[in-house]
Amino acid sequence: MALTDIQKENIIEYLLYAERDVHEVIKITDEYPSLTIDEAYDIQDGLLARRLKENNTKRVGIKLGLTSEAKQKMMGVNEAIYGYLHEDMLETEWEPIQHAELIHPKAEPEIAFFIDKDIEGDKITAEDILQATKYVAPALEIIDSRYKDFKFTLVDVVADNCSSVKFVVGSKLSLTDDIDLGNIGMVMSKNGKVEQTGSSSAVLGHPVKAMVWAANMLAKRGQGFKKGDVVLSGAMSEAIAIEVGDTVTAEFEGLGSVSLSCE
Ligand code: OOG
Ligand code: MG
Repeated sequence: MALTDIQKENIIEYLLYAERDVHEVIKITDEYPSLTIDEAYDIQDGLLARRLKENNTKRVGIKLGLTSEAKQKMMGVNEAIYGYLHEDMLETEWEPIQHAELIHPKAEPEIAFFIDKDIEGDKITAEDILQATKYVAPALEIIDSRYKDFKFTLVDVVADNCSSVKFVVGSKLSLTDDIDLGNIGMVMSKNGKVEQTGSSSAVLGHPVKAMVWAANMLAKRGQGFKKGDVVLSGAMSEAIAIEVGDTVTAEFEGLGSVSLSCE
């Protein structure tokens, strides 16, 4: 049965306060098992509109999620998803992330695309994405599902803005012409010990392919990449849990590296 507007509003409040009050909540499909993917994106839209206002922040980009087989397997789903990045999610390499502000954060390695041209419409090609990309850069996303034990279904995670909470972009910017984007090796370490290795080919076969997928998905809801957006193209490996005192570094062949620490 379709959700009423009041039910959607209740879910929005529920997820908004889970983030604000830093506490995990029972996934929403336990109460609304027939929630559809469209309704989940409606909730995401409503949640983000509220979040922008309450945190007095602004949209700075988009994140793709579950673009790799490793992540789909880890989460037990078989579809990619997208969510939005806000300015107050942007962290720097030199300021530690505050663990107390997060529920159960995990870090994952991604390639960031800097978009300098609006991309809209449902016939977007790899060529369009490459032409609109000013630079690519190494990035770490911190995800922090609001759901208990980081467990959810596809529609739960979409409603929760795809677990978005923080992200850090490394300082080395590269032109796409200079890089074989489909074949970048990656090593992610925690406190000097290798935790994950991967390749950009894990991201739907090629991160640009993931970007094309997302642009066409966004178009279905009348949205798209905008000039000035930073887009996280999806994790290249499984995410790793971060605790107080940890330093995580991801090194990408040819792209440089990016680190974050947590206190
Ligand atoms: C959902 C977000 C996934 C990615 O890069 O695959 C994601 C989650 O795993 O909690 O950001
Ligand atoms: Mg991610």
